[in-house]
Amino acid sequence: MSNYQPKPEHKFTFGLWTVGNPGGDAFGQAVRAKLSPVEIVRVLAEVGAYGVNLHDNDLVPIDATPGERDRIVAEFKQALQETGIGVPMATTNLFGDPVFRDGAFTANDPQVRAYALQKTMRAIDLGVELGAQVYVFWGGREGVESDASKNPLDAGKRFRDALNFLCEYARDQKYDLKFALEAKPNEPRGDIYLPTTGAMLGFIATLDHPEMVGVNPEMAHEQMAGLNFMHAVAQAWDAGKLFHIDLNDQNFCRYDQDFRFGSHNWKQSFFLVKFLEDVGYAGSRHFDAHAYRTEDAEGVKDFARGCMRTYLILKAKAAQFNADPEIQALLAEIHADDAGVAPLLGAYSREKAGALKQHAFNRIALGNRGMQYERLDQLVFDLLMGVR
Ligand code: GCO
Ligand code: MN
Ligand code: MN
Repeated sequence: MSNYQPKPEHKFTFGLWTVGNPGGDAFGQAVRAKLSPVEIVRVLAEVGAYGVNLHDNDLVPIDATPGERDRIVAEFKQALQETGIGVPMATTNLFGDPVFRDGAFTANDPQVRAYALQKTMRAIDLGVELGAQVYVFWGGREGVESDASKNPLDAGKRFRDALNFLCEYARDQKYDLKFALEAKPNEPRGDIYLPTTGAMLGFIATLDHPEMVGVNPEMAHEQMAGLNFMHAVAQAWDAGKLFHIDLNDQNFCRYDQDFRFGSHNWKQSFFLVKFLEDVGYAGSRHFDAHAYRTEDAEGVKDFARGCMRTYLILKAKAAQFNADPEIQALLAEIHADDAGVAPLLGAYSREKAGALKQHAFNRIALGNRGMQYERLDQLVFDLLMGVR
């Protein structure tokens, strides 16, 4: 098979904040030197990535003067040009600065909400200038610790108003840009509004321009909520809303660990990659993760290479699954329509309803049928372990 080398057509991307993460956490300081955005672009080029994504302030400090901004952006563009790395996605940091301690679009203080709109419009301009076609909204501070502080109906209305405003802004500027909403159940807020991808999908339908807005599901975020990530991705895909994806991994129901893709839940990662490849998802495969705190600069490259290598190995395993005669024969048997009832299913017709009501089903025999999923699942395990 292949040697699992990343190529541009795989659309592997990393955020400036991921490979650039210096390893600080809530209990300890940074363990790695901070890399400049230009240095990060060079690391990404070295490991074979396709693109780099960024928050406005990953590149331009929040208090930069217009002159400083222009110089930083020019240097960054130069590095992009030299390396061939693109910027497919951009986003706003609406969580780091103390001004956002009570949220951004949902903050109780209208001045903060207005500032969040200003900051996002400027960040959208920057993203578009760098070539981004997807703009992500992750509302890390859009939540509460105490429900005494905020009414969720007010918060939902404010969030909707902000997104409607920003959709109109992008349209007014004639930007070729889609928005992707990223859900997370908690962290840094005690509870974050719209905590799952499913909740985001419901919310999008209430916007003025739902066609412009989709989702950016993140593996670790659904796992924090104890959910099956691939199912969330499938629902988004079915709704035509899978505009972007954040790949990583973690232990279930823990804090946001942001481990290397495939480092923990191999089987879930396999079925996710199989899903994306089977349906032909054509967007970025963005690794929103960072290296273990134990790693030095070389370890960060091992981390980045590992994310992409694991994806490609799982992609090859998915092809093997689809071509495996024993697995496919078993699946065909499982799905067989021995009694020929398929024509009774699907869209309603009065004739069908009449025929269905008359049909004699052998309920006892159907209930006695073993499904052979134990055998099927063991075949998957054998395949993943390389003994098939
Ligand atoms: C997190 C989030 C972020 C976002 C990023 C882009 O849990 O910290 O996943 O990494 O993806 O802010 O919106
Ligand atoms: Mn995350
Ligand atoms: Mn993310």
